[in-house]
Amino acid sequence: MLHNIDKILEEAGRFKADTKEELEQFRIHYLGKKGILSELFRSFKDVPADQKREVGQKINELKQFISTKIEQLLADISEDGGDDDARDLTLPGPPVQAGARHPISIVRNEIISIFGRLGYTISEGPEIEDDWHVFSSLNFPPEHPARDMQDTFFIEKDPDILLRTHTSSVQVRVMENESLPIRTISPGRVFRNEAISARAHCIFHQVEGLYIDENVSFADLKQTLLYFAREMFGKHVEIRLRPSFFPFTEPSAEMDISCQICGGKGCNVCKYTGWLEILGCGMVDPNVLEFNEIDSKKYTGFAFGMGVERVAMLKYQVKDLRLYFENDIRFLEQFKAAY
Ligand code: 2NL
Repeated sequence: MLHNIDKILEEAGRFKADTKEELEQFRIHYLGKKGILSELFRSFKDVPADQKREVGQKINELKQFISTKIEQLLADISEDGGDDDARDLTLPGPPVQAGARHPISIVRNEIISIFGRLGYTISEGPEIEDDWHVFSSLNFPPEHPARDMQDTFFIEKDPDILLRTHTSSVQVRVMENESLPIRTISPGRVFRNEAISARAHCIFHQVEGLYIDENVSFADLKQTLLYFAREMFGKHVEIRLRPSFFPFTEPSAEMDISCQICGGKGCNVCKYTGWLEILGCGMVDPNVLEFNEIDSKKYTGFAFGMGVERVAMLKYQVKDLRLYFENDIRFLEQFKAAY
């Protein structure tokens, strides 16, 4: 209903009249006995009680706007036959509906900006990939479950053409094409063959990071991620790393941030642990370096990957992933102030 009224308001705002007849038609259309306003007042009784106040106010604003507009147009047309001096140029213009950036874009841009300040370049690559760039060069063994039809969307078999399941494939292309040292992040859409639920979607957004140079250490990784967490969530955020496993890093870890809702004391958002998981990371496995023709005796590197939906969930307390894809204006409007 509210959205509908906004639309009517916008439409009426655009109306222009050259003659009194046109203006009369306009008046009847909106304010006449069978006009749009009467129709709105009639359907007002069906508005749920908790919305009556807001909707009622909006309808009255609309009526006021149209009456003023008619008076103004009438003044323009009559008497002095459209003398410019008779127009009140101080009247407010017709309302425009301002859009807002999507929360995924806001958070993606913020991540890019934080790593940009650390000297990371942005790299992009194809969403449709081959087995080498998504799995083999990243040290996935031949029988790894991620290579299964259940987890990956295949487009062709033998040779395998598939939708990338992570943006590491972009970083493999950076290793192929660019010279060392490498310090890059790769934001992009990724695809996994999963049933859609509040916590999983078959399309989501990732930002991965890769840093390869001489003497890159796990301490560098930790400090980089601490900087990221504090820039993203505030300067009091703590991080912790838990041992984990990925085929492409060794050692591997998952990073948690201290829960921003309860300050680490424990609440239902962090399931009373005080911590929230945010990303995966590790030291690039020497096999991955060698597969990509980088001398693993001379060079080391770290890498990390995070889901943008997940970071945005933690930042804005979004409880259901599906909201990001439904384009419901009531959800999207809440991010108007965020950027
Ligand atoms: C996660 C974990 C990760 C990487 C991504 C990476 C890329 C290259 C080499 C080695 Cl080219 N590693 N990426 C490393 C560790 C974790 O992502 O949970 N992502 C949502």
